[in-house]
Amino acid sequence: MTLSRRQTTGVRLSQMSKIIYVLNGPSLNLLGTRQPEIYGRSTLADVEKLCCATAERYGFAVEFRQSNYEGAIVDWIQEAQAKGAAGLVINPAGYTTTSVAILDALLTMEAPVVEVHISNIHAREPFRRDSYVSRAARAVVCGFGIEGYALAIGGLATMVAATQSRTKD
Ligand code: DHK
Repeated sequence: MTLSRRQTTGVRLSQMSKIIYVLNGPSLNLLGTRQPEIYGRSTLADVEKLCCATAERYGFAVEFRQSNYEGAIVDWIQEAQAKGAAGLVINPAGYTTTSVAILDALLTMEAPVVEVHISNIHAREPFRRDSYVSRAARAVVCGFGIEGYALAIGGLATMVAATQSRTKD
């Protein structure tokens, strides 16, 4: 069966960029010094390097961002959709369990979304588990430390390749 190349709000698969957005929420700018027993000693710059190197192996580039502000994250999600990003990885941090605004923005994404948490949120306080973002995510990675970002990008690349091969004429 041949599926339509046209997607729901106008971005054609053929127009899809080779860019994966990687968005990080509040306090992830402090990685390396913030509760290292939970989040490890790697910095956000290390995470960016890991994401870029991983994406490059799969033929993608990365747009890497962090903000402590909910609205900035919403704007970047809308930007990713408008620019036809191939996928989006998000560690919403403290907004995971509070932000309907981020969920609503993610629900407009046509490209797959993967939610990442550095720590195993299921082994921590119960309030950390109830993620709004998961409702818009194709997959969730948690508990692998910063390696979770690389796993998310690898998984996204596999999803994108599968979609493209299903929609080939
Ligand atoms: C990071 C945070 O800042 C917390 O608010 C989440 C997540 C867990 C992480 O493990 O990356 O609860």
